[in-house]
Amino acid sequence: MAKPPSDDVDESGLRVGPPAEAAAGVTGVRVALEHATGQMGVPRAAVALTKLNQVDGFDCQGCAWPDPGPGDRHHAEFCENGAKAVAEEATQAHVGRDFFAEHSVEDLRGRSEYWLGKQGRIVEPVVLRPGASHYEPIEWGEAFALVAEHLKALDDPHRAAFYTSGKASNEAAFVYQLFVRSFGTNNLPDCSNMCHESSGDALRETIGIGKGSVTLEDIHSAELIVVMGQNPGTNHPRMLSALETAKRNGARIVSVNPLREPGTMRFKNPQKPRGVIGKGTELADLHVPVRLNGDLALFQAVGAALVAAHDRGEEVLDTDFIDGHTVGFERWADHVRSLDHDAVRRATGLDEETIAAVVEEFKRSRRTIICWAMGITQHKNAVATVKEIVNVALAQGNIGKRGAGVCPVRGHSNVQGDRTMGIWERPPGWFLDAVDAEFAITSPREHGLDTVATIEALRDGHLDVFFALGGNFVSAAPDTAVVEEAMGNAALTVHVATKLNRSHLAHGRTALVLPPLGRSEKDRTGGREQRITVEDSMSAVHTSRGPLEPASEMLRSEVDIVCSLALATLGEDHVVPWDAMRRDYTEIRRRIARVVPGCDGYEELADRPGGFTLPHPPRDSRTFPTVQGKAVFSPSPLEVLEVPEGHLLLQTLRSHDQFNTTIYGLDDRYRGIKGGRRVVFVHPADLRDAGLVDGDRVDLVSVWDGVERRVHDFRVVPYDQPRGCAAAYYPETNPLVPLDHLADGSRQPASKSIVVRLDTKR
Ligand SMILES: Nc1nc2c(c(=O)[nH]1)N[C@H]1C(S)=C(S)[C@@H](COP(=O)(O)OP(=O)(O)OC[C@H]3O[C@@H](n4cnc5c(=O)[nH]c(N)nc54)[C@H](O)[C@@H]3O)O[C@H]1N2
Ligand SMILES: Nc1nc2c(c(=O)[nH]1)N[C@H]1C(S)=C(S)[C@@H](COP(=O)(O)OP(=O)(O)OC[C@H]3O[C@@H](n4cnc5c(=O)[nH]c(N)nc54)[C@H](O)[C@@H]3O)O[C@H]1N2
Ligand code: SF4
Ligand SMILES: [Mo]
Repeated sequence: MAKPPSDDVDESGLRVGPPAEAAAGVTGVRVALEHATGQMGVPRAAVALTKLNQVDGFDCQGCAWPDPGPGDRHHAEFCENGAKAVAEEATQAHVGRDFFAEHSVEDLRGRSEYWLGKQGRIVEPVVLRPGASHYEPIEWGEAFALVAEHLKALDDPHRAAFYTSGKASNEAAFVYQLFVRSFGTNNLPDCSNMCHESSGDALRETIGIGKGSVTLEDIHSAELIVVMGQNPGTNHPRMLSALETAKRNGARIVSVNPLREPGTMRFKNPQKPRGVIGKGTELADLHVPVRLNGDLALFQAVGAALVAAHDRGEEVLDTDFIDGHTVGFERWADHVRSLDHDAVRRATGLDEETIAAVVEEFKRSRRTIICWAMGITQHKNAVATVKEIVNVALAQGNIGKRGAGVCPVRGHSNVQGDRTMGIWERPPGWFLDAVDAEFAITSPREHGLDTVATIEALRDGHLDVFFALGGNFVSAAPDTAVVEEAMGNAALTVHVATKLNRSHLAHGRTALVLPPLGRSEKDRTGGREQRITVEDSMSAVHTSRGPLEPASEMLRSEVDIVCSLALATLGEDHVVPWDAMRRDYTEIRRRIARVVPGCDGYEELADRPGGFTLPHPPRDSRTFPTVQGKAVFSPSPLEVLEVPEGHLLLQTLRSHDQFNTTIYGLDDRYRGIKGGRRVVFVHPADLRDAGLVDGDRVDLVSVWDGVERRVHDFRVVPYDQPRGCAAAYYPETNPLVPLDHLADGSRQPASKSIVVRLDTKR
């Protein structure tokens, strides 16, 4: 259906140099300012950046890393990527009716994601009528009526699905799930299905709550911080400042990653003199180059060594904690006592000395934090791996005390808040009971479709309407070709989106694109200045208020869009006070306070400088709201992912110049890449074995259930990593990820371990 999405990107200037030695520093500041002033213009950039992440300002649209306490903030409390995220949203480039008149959908389909994003903000609602070649303007009222007409025509509400990306505010998310449930379905797939679903599932089962157990102060006071499957220098840059503080307070840092990511090795803090002129702070004390997917085995080996030491009488476990707060220790201990160490070596690719060094770090520390992200969650064994992380944390009593805990580092700025507000296809019964009691509706109880199930349902003709609150479903999801074709089966696709992306071009018979206000913009819905609330990765909730004039007068807030759609669909006399909530978001927050646990007095709590932190029973009081009433040790089988001769294990990851499917630029500074994205990083010896040399062009081919999937024309780059592993950028490589290559249990796409071969271009 679609052409390869990079035809208009000139990568002829692609240059490959050595990876950087350190992250951030003054280059980071320069790049940030270039992006900001270049796209926003100097006056807007000045207003935006001085309000970014400040107590009276707006929350960064980038990642979910928390802000320091109100007294500890710098004047510039953001990173290079935060500035890029703001610039991308507050750009002065606009996509209006002239643009759509000039470019047919067919034409736009041949453009790259990079080009589409660079065209600027969408400034008015547009529709693609059945059979039409171009999007054309449509009035908001008519757009809502069109969606409502489609929804009301369905004989079954489950024939519609409502996707969410993790930028939606708590207020927007709350009214959105309320609308979807009032309409009659739990079909609420979200980006979390592709992100930390595995973490949430494993944590809920083992500690009783699907969120991390640490605060920023815990990071600052830890003795040992293990950063695994995560590239904070690029994806959570201000985490480096927190690691630097921890380091200064005496912490040791272990990085577990197939790649030596410069960000975890050394940090030049641009806010400190030594970060500007000196060599910066050495961060990782130990780098553990684990083979892709080897973390479960590594943590079982750590567990085995700790149990063995404990059996010898060494004081390396917290037996009081184990006895008082957990169940299942003996079963787990027996399981790791009989660990197959040969399987560990094959799975991890690590020698005994390296594993022993990791064990030594755990033995020495009395306050350990384990942080992780997509390198852990996007694997077939992801849920088991997170459970193994929890096992080791529990064995040493590292949950619910200062300076210790488990820390899944979230992606999108409000992805955690969206879940707290009920965006979930598998909502707990108590949440629905609370919603129903508050609004006198009857929410459906049957579980809805997650992201992959939504694609399958579209493919198989079981869905007629696909609605997305933000995001870029088509590019972010696995198996791009399958998703693009599946979308064509829908009668209606609707995207609430600030920027044009490929999801708008793989459309249903009718398609709408509805442009919302961005977070950096003033929201005057209902004739007053509204503010919103968000929750970060450490459960801290605070308010956000955009300082900039909106890109267009025609934009509407996401709350407005959802409430207006609810009124059009459910009728003006529906029991839920849609209009009141739309006119004053305080009304939404009053309801959140009554429905969502821990939000009692929400408005006042959010009003405190810096906001408030939601309750987390394991963190706050070592209470574990699991089925068993205690924290649970859970043994998992160790399966070694074997790769057939002549193949590599490919991970799909982010460059330094993108935010998910939004491509900011073509450089990956820390990894030495300039001017291109179609690269594949391979170990030099693997290249040699394949008869390839630096600079050769290859197709990447994955084979799954007998079907070949292929992406074309990637430049090979020799890059240090464990033998047999490779890496290439997402979303260019998403066509390689089979739709049913999923994490067991969480059904998260396993996009960090794809078996591929390199086909030489001849
Ligand atoms: N600038 C910027 N910031 C972002 C984003 C962005 O695109 N750009 N995206 C946001 C979102 S939504 C998310 S979810 C986060 C993602 O944050 P990350 O998880 O840091 O993102 P990835 O680029 O996918 O990096 C995965 C890291 O895990 C390592 N890894 C891969 N497989 C394995 C493995 O099997 N074991 C181990 N130990 N390591 C492995 C990779 O080498 C890489 O360092 O970032 C958020 N922040
Ligand atoms: N192969 C592979 N696939 C992956 C991943 C991977 O590591 N490898 N990572 C996965 C992860 S962790 C995630 S989170 C998903 C991301 O999946 P998504 O969240 O769906 O994708 P994004 O690229 O973040 O969405 C970008 C789009 O959001 C819209 N947007 C931006 N700001 C706003 C706003 O304020 N409001 C609204 N309404 N729209 C806005 C813009 O139109 C923009 O084009 O991708 C997943 N896919
Ligand atoms: S660390 Fe994340 S939230 Fe903070 S400024 Fe950077 S991108 Fe924004
Ligand atoms: Mo994510």
